Amino acid sequence: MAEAETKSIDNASVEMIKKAASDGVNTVFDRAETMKPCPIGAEGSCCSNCSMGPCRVPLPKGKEETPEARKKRKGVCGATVETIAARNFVRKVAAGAAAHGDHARKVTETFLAVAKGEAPGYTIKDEQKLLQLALDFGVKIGDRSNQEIAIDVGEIALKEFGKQEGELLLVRRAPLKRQELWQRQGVTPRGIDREVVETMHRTHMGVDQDYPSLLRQGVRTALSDGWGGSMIATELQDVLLGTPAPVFSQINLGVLKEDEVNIIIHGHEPLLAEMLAVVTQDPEMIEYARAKGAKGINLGGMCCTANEILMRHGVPIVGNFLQQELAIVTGALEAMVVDVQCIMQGIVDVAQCYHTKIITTDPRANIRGATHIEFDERNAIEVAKNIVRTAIDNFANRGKNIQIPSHKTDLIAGFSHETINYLLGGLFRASYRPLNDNIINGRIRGVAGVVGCNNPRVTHDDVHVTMVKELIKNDVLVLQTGCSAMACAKAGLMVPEAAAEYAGEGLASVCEAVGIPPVLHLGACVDNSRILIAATAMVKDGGLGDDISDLPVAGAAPEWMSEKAITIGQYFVGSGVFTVFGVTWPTLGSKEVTDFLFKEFEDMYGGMWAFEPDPIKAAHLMIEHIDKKRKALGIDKARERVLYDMEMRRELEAV
Ligand code: BF8
Repeated sequence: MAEAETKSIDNASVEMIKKAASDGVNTVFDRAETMKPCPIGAEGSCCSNCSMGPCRVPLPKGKEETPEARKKRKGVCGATVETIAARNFVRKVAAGAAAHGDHARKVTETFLAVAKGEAPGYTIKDEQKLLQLALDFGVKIGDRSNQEIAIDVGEIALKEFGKQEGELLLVRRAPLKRQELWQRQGVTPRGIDREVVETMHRTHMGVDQDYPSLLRQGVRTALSDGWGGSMIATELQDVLLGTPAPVFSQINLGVLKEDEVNIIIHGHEPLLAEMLAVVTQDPEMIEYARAKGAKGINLGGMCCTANEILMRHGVPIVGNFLQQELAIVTGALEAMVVDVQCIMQGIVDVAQCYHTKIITTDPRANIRGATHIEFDERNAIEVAKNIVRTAIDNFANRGKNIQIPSHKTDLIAGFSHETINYLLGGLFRASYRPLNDNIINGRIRGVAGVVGCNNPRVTHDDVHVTMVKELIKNDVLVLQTGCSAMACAKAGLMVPEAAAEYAGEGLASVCEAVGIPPVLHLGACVDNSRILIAATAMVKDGGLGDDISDLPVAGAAPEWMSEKAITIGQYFVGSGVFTVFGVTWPTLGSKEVTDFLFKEFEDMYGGMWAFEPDPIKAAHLMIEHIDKKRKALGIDKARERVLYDMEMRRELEAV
C-alpha cells in the first residue's frame, strides 16, 4: 500500500487514512488501489447498450492507428467507435442533468407546498428574488400577496420539467447573442425532462448513429440543466431559504467535537439540512443531549449539502467527497444523515466498525444496512427532531477509539451573484462595473470557475489547490463551487488575507480594496448556475464584448469524477466557456469525437473542452485562453501597462 501522505495533501485526511489502516478499516483510498480502472471503459470504447455485447473497441496499444484500422473498430451492430464514444459521453450528460433536474423538481414541489401553506416549517425568505422570478416567468405582481405570486411561480417552474415545446424560460436570461447562437445550432432546450429522455432514446441501440448529431443533443441536454434544472434549484432555494451573503465559518475534520453529539448532513438537497440547522439549536434538543451526557449538539456538513448550509447559516464543513468515510473513522460521529447524490455505499461498512448510524432520508436513495427515517417536507420539524433524537441516543454507544484531527481552517463563503454585485458596486449602485473596469484596466487578468469533485485516482485536493494558486498568482479571480471550493478553503485560500499571500499584485490590490478573498465560494454544484449569471452580468455591464464567449474567462474541474461534472462542463462549453478537465477524459478512444469536442466546438459555440491532468499546465491553458480573449477585445495592452507600472514600482522600492 502506498504511503498515506501520497493520497492527500490535507493533513487531517492523512491522519485519518493512517487511523483507518491501524483500525483495519477499508476506505475508498484502499479500494482505488486494488480496483484498477478498466482501460477500455475509461476511454469510452465499450458499448453495453444491448446484449449482443458488451462490445469492446479499444485503441490499439502503442502504435499509430491507420484510418482503415479505425474503421474496423466496430460493435456487433456495426456501431463505429465514434458512435460508441459519443453515446457514452452524452449518456453521462443526461445522467448529470437528471440528477440536478430531479433535485430541482423536489425543491419546486416543496416551494409550491410552502406557497400553499402546506409545509409549515418553511417560509419565503427572499421576497426580492421571488419578484425577480415572477418577472422572468411573466407572473402578474400588482398588489397580489407573496403567497399568490409564489403559487404562480411554483406552478410555472414545475411545468418547465415536463414542457414538450418552445424554450425553457430562464434561457432568456442569457445574452441575446448567445440565445441566437443556440437557436442557430438547434440546441435551445425545450423541457428539462424531455432533453434527458430524448438523449436516452437517441443512445438506445439502433437510433442516433452520427456523432455530431449525438453531441449536439448532448449540448441541448446540458443547457437544460445549467439554464434549467440547476438554475431553478438555485433560485427557488434562495427564495425559500435565503440568498447567501458573506458568512464566516470553519472547515475540516477538526470541526468535530469530542464532548458533543456530532451529526453530519451529507448529500445535496438543502431542505432537510435547513431543518436540522434549526432543530439542533432547539433548547429542548440541547437539554436532551445534556441528559445523555453530551455538552451539546454539533452539526456539520459534507459535500454539497454542506455548501448549502454553510452559505446560509455558517454551519461548519467537515469535509469534501473523499472525506466522508474518514469522518466516521474519527470514532466521534453519532450519525451521518444522507439525502441524495455522491454518497458512497462504503460508508455503511465503515460505520459498522464504529458506532456511527447511517440514516437515509430520501425515498429515492436507500442504502442496504442503513437506518431509514424518511423526510417529509410537510412535517419537516418533527422528522428532523426524530433524526436528532436518534443521533443523541447513539452518543452512549461511542467507543474509546476516538481521534479527531486538530486541523480546521477559517473561511468566508456566501458569494452569490447578488453579493458580488453589492460588494463590487455598493448597495445603491449594485453592479459589475468595477469588476469589468478592473478587467479592462488589467489589474484582474480574467475570471476562472474552478469546480467539481475529488477523485482518488489523483492526490486528494492537490490538483484543485495547485491550479487555483497558479491562477490567482497570475491575477485570475477564481469562482468556486462544490468539493473544489472545499479543497481551496482547507488550504486557506478563502480568507481576505490570502490575497496578499498568494495573489498577483493586480488581483491582490483589487481584493484588498474591496475586502474579498481572491477565491470566492459561490456554493454547491447546482450553484454553478450562479457562475452563468455572473458571466451574463459581466456581458451586460459592457466593455467586454456581447457574448459570454467574448469574456476573458475559463472553467475547470481538475479532480472530476461524477457524471454531473460532465454535464456542468458541457453547459459551460455550450454557453461559450473554454473548459479544462483533469484526471481522465472519457472519449479518448475516438480521435474524431475528441477533436470535435476540443476543436470544432469552438467554431460552433465559442467554447470548447480541453483535457490536461497537470494542474499547472491546465492553469496555463486557461490563462492563454484568457489572454487570447483580452487581445480580441483590444485590452491586452492595458495589462502590459499595469505590469510595467508594477515592475517600475518594484525597482523604485529596491533603490
Ligand atoms: O455536486 S463536486 S463530488 S459533492 S458531484 Fe459530488 Fe462532485 Fe463533490 Fe456536490 Ni458536485
